Amino acid sequence: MKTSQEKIAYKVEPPFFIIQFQSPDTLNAMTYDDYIYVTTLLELSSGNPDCYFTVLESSGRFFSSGADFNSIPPNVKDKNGIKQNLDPKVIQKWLENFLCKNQYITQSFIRHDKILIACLNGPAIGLSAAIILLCDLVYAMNVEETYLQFPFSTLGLSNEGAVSWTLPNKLGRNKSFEKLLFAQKVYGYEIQGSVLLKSAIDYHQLEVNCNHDKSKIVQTFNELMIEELRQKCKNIFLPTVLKMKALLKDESLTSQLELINTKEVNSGLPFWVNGIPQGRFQVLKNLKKAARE
Ligand code: CO8
Repeated sequence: MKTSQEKIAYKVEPPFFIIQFQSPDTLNAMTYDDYIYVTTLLELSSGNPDCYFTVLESSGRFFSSGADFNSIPPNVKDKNGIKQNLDPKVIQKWLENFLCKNQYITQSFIRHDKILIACLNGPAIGLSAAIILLCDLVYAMNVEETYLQFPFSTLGLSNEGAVSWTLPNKLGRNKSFEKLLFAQKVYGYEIQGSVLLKSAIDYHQLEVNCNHDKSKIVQTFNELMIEELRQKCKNIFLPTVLKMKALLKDESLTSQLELINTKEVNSGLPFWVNGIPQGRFQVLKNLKKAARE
C-alpha cells in the first residue's frame, strides 16, 4: 500500500501552493491518513507568506473517488436500522476513527485562510466532493463528464464535510434533498455558474492538441489552469485577496459551517458504532473484487 506522501504531491510555485493527487489507479481514493496529510499541506500553504492560493488538482479519470474502501475495517454485521451498541470501547473506537478525524479534516478546509481552488479533471465522490463545495473557486476540465456525488445514504453514513450547508446554499434546498437522500449525481451542467466557473480552456481543442491521450490531457489541463490563474493575478495586489476572503467568508459563515460539521459527525457516529457503513463498504469492495475476477 502506497504512503500518503507517494499518493499526494505538492509544489510551491508562488503565489500558488499546488497539491496534486497522484493515485489514478484507485481513481484517487483517499484513506483518513491521506486526508490528514492534505490538511498538513493546507497548514504549510497557510504558513507560507509567498502563497496566496492553495490549488487542488488531480490525475487520471477522477478527481477523487472518496473514501478508500480498502481502508475501512470490516463489519460485525449490517442491519437495516440501528441496533444500539452501548459498548463504551466501541463508541471510543469510532470517536477516534471517525468523529475526530472527519471533523478535523472538514474543519481544516472550512478554516483555511488562503484562496482555495479546485481544478477538477473529473468527478469527485463522497468526502472529496464535499471538500470541493468548500473551495472558493472551482474549475472543471470537462463540464459534461464532471459530477459530484455524495453516496452517504447508500453507504449507511450521514451527511459529511458540511454538505448539509454547502449543497442547499449552492444548489437549492429541494434539489439538495433529492441529491443527498437518493445519492444522485450532481452533474456539471447543474452547478455551472454557481459552483463550476468558466475557464478559458476549450476541452475539445485540448483533446485534439493532446492526440486524445488521457493522461496528457489532464496534465496539460493542470498546467493551463495554473497559467490562466497566473494571468488573472497579473494586475492584482496579492495581499488584498486574503482580506477579501476574510470578508466573503466571514466569521458568521465560518461558524455556521463549523456548527453543521459538528452536527454531521455526531449524526454519523451511531451508524459507525453499530457497524452499518463498515458492512456497506465491504459489499462495495466485494462487488469491485467480483468485477475484476
Ligand atoms: N476505494 C478504493 N478503490 C477504489 C475506489 C474507492 N473508493 N473507487 C474506485 N476504486 C478502484 C476500483 O476498485 C478499481 O480498481 P481495479 O482497477 O484494481 O479493479 C479502480 O479504482 C477503477 O474503479 P472502477 O473499475 O470501479 O471504475 P468505474 O469507472 O467503473 O467506477 C466509480 C467508478 C463509480 C467511482 C466506482 O469505482 C465506485 O463506485 N467507487 C466507490 C466510490 C465510493 O463510494 N466512495 C466512498 C464515498 S463515501 C465517503 O467518501 C465518506 C468518507 C467517510 C469515511 C472516510 C474514510 C477515509
